[in-house]
Amino acid sequence: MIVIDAIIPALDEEGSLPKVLQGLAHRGLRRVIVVDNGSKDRTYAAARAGGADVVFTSERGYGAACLRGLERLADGSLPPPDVVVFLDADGADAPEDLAAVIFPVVAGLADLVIGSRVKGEAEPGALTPVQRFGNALSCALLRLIWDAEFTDLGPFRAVSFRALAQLQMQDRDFGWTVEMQAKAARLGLRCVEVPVQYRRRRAGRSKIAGDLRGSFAAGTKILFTIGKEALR
Ligand SMILES: Nc1nc2c(ncn2[C@@H]2O[C@H](COP(=O)(O)OP(=O)(O)OP(=O)(O)O)[C@@H](O)[C@H]2O)c(=O)[nH]1
Ligand SMILES: [Mg+2]
Repeated sequence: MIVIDAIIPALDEEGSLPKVLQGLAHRGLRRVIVVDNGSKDRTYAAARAGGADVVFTSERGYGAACLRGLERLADGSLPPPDVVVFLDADGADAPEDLAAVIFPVVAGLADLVIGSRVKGEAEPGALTPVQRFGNALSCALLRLIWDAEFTDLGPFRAVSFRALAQLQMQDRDFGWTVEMQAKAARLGLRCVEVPVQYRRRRAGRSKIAGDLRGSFAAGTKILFTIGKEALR
């Protein structure tokens, strides 16, 4: 049996988390870990009510939350999984796409699967023009430097536990997604993309893309992260 755990970073997502967790139920996940990143709302209660395993970190940042989730996988509370899935708590990723995202890793055909919102269907307004441009630019650089064939830096992704150990993830905020892809490409891991749907967040406040300052900070960090990997 292949064991699959999910990690969901969540910051003030009480409004959308119940639906996300409901959507993931009965899809073969052993454990859903919600990482509460210092929420001021009832994210904790929503996560527990949805059957998730909840852990905390007071350090803000998407990457910090994901790293906290990885710590949970390694703390011996359960044996490590074979595959780890990441997705957002805001309802933008579609739980119905889970099977497609994990399939290549489960089948042993890939080490890393990115759910591409560019190849799939993004609801109008779900991806901002700045985000589309940033994704395209980043993917062009990944292609140029490592000949990697990505079209997106989407949050919905699956990676084998073995590959995760090799990746030695470090980024604590916006560089997380691109760090994973750049390192996977640099290490020659088998990477594939599958089309996924992407919706506008269902509730709550945007923390990155919907905010110009957030977008700028994210874009800068993403380019910096690619540069750092390229120099290694
Ligand atoms: N930005 C940010 N997101 C976090 C943090 N901790 C957890 N998250 C979660 O990471 C996911 C992505 O954040 P979003 O605010 O949706 O960012 P985005 O998808 O670029 O932008 P919108 O969907 O337009 O809001 C959500 O599930 C957040 O709740 C954090 O410290 N910062
Ligand atoms: Mg979002």
